[in-house]
Amino acid sequence: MADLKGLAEAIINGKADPARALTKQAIDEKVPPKQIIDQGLIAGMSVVGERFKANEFYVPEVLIAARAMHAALDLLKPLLAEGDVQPVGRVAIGTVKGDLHDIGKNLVAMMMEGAGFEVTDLGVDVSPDKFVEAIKQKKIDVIALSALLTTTMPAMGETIKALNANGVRKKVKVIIGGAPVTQSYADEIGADGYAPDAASAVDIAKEVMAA
Ligand code: B1M
Repeated sequence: MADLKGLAEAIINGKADPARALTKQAIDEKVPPKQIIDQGLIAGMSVVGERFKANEFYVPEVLIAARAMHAALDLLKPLLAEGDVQPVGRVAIGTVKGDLHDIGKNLVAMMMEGAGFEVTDLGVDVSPDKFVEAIKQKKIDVIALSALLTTTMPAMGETIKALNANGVRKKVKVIIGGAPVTQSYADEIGADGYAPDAASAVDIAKEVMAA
């Protein structure tokens, strides 16, 4: 019988092979992909997020859990494309122009995927124009901006200005984060939300979408 609790546990413990095997078993037993994602992948990654917030898990544990989650997700992706499973939301994420730090941004992207978001990762050193282009080309609900340098934080404000100038600001919510970033900076540049860490980014993305 499909063991979705076991799948969640395998993800929490970063065990990619069992995660893949349990996902395959659930697929073979015709468990709906959405149920596998909700009760296996998202359930597991939620616990990972909570433990990360509580400083019980550190970056390596999160990366290993995300690898196990991806092993399962790879088997499910073709089925999601065939069916009508809708993501929780669509996020385009990037580290802003001039900034090459991507470890935190990648963690945020992984937590978002683990929570059921469809993530478009635009990479590092992403110009405001690239964010504008992403919104024009794809359905995007949330733009997530990362900056690790005090010197690149202003690029977050410039990105929001570019969204306004190109008439796409109202189509999306903008959330920001990164070590030097604060809630007051988010308020100052007109972002919709600020997240201090990867797990909170998931909560904030859901909050701003619901607002
Ligand atoms: Co750089 N670097 N670095 N660096 N680097 C820092 C950030 C620095 C604090 C080091 C220091 O001086 N103590 C300093 C910044 C000082 C400042 O601006 N005040 C600094 C500097 C100066 C530089 C260079 C300028 C150095 C030089 O060349 N002279 C240069 C800049 C290059 C550039 O970007 N143009 C540079 C280069 C590099 C490396 C390439 C060597 C490397 C990056 C490798 C990579 O990312 N692939 C690097 C690294 C590794 C660091 C430190 C050591 C670690 C950063 C990191 O990955 N942390 C960092 C010092 C430190 O923090 N101890 C430092 C772990 C990561 C999980 O945390 O990214 O904060 P973080 O992400 C968190 C949260 O912030 C949040 O969630 C994540 C997980 O909880 N979060 C978001 C992040 N993005 C989010 C987006 C969201 C929400 C939450 O969206 C909504």
